[in-house]
Amino acid sequence: MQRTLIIFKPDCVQRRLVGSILQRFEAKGLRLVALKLIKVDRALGEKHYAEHKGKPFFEGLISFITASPVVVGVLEGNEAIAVVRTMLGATNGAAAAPGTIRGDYSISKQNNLVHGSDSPESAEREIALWFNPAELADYTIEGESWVSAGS
Ligand code: IDP
Ligand code: MG
Repeated sequence: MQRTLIIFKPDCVQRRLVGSILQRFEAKGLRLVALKLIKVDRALGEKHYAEHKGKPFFEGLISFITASPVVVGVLEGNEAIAVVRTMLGATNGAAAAPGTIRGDYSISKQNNLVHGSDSPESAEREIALWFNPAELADYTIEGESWVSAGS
């Protein structure tokens, strides 16, 4: 089992798409470990996107992510990191394949609705950045084997 961080970005909250997209992750078989709505301050936004500091789109990205609340969560499941990235599709919504989240709902490079961690190292760093250990719930879902057996 693997954990990954997801962020429903400000455009997703403003467009009232959080529920529809969360439903896709749940239906896939991913399990919620944590979920909260917060207003991101500049320091947190800059830490989260530290790898992009200095790029031409960085300032715009920080303005975007701090403009309105986000819903941030942790999902768990078999190969959760790759599964979420595949479901998100390409970064640029205009180029993302139909059937992916960005392909179905986004036509923008920046406003692409949802973030997903891109590697186990990123997931570990990002989960620790956004959540206290006490916010991550340990529990079992009855009938989990009907979803994950053989994985
Ligand atoms: P990812 O979210 O698919 O991993 P990254 O390249 O890590 O994409 O970029 C992080 C975020 O920065 C993107 O999700 C998007 O919101 C924004 N972004 C990336 N490239 C551009 C760009 O060229 N223009 C504007 N925003 C961008
Ligand atoms: Mg990235």
